Amino acid sequence: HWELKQVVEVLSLCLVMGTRCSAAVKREYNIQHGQCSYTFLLPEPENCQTQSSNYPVQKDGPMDQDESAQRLEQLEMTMENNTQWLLKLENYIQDSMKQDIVQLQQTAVHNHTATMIEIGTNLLSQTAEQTRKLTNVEAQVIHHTARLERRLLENSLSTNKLEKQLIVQTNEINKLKDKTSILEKKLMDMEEQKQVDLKTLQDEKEQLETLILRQTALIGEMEEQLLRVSSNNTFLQQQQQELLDTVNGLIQTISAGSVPESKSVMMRDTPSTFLDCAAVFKSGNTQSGVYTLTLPNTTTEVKAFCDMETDGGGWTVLQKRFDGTVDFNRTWQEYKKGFGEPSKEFWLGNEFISRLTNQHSYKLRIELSDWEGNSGFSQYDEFSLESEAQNYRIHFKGYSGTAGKISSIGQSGSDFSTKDADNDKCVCKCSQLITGGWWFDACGPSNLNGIYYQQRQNSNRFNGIKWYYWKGSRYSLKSTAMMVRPADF
Ligand SMILES: [Ca+2]
Repeated sequence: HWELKQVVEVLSLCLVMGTRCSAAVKREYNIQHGQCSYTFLLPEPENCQTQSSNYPVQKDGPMDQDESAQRLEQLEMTMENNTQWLLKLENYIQDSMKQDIVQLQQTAVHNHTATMIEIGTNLLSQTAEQTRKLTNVEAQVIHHTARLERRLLENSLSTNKLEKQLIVQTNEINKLKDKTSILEKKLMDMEEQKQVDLKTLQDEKEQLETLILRQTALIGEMEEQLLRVSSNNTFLQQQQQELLDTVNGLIQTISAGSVPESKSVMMRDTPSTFLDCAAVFKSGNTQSGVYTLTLPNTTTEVKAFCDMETDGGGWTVLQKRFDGTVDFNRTWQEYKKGFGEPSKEFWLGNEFISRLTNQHSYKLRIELSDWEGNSGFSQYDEFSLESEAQNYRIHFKGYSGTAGKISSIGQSGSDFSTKDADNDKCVCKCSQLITGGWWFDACGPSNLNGIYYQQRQNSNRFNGIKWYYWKGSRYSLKSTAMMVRPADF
């Protein structure tokens, strides 16, 4: 645009001077503008000056008036033509320029728009990219949140579970604490009991030692007597001869005039073949006391106490306790053979009871009394013991009686146990725990062979003489008697 202006200025200058320039020397001017190119052919100003210096108009003042007027006229015309030509050129240039400017503006607008569109597109793609990234981030955030929520849920679930478990554990711990306190109490009771027992045993030991001393003194006396007796042996032999003579005389007297009644009395007094007290009773001996029985299928004699008064009599007594003078915490062999004295406290013997109750059908009767003056009994219609090989297993049925509405003897089919023979159903050893030999179950509701406790010491005892369904588990009885009689007596 600037070049064009310059061209127009040059052109105007040339037009002013043109009239005086010869057209012989001209210069070509090329101007490129957009798609258009313009070519101007203009006279060279230097040539013009050179020519004009030679031109005679400036130097010649007083020239021909006509010639001057003519030349002026020519110049004016040329000037006018040039002016018109210049106007045309100007218009033309202005038209071209307008088109160019419009085109330029359009191009600029177009370019601008394109740029704007490009920028817009870029922005859009960037926005899209950002949006995509944002979406990704959002998705990740959602994913993470979901995962966290899930974990939170899982955690809360496991926390609940743990809480429940904790509650259960706490309950169990409490239960265990309760049990522990109960056990501690029991242990303390047992320890106390043990100390009492120990004291009793020590007392007994002292008594026994005194007895031994007395017995030793007695033995000494007896030895002396024996010596004296042997010194009098000859005298005794004489006496024996005299006695023999007397007996012979008596025999002769008897054979001369026999007395049948006295003979039958003599037979009654020698009950060496009785199996049980029922047989003794039937033979006419109706007084309670000690009689000699024969162990079934043997010739072994056994001293036994017969109860001829209770419920019609004829009872062979298996066990008797009433004053605590006999220790019942004995071994298997002692319970097998029996111990104690038949006139006092005793156990008749498992072997005898087993053999006897396998001969016939026997009833069992248990007589009991407490420390408050009450008595009761438990009776079984059938009772027997198996052999030693079966641990003297007990069998019974048909319970009746007043010492409890339920039988206290335990389970039919229980084995006999002693402190040295554990045949019970307890993981413990009942006989060692509560003392005595018995048909313990685990350890069962009864033990008539437990420790004998005197009056006022008999309560709160776990190892006393127990008959649970009559007096409870911690009451020790005053007296007991176990006895059998044939079922068909
Ligand atoms: Ca056991």
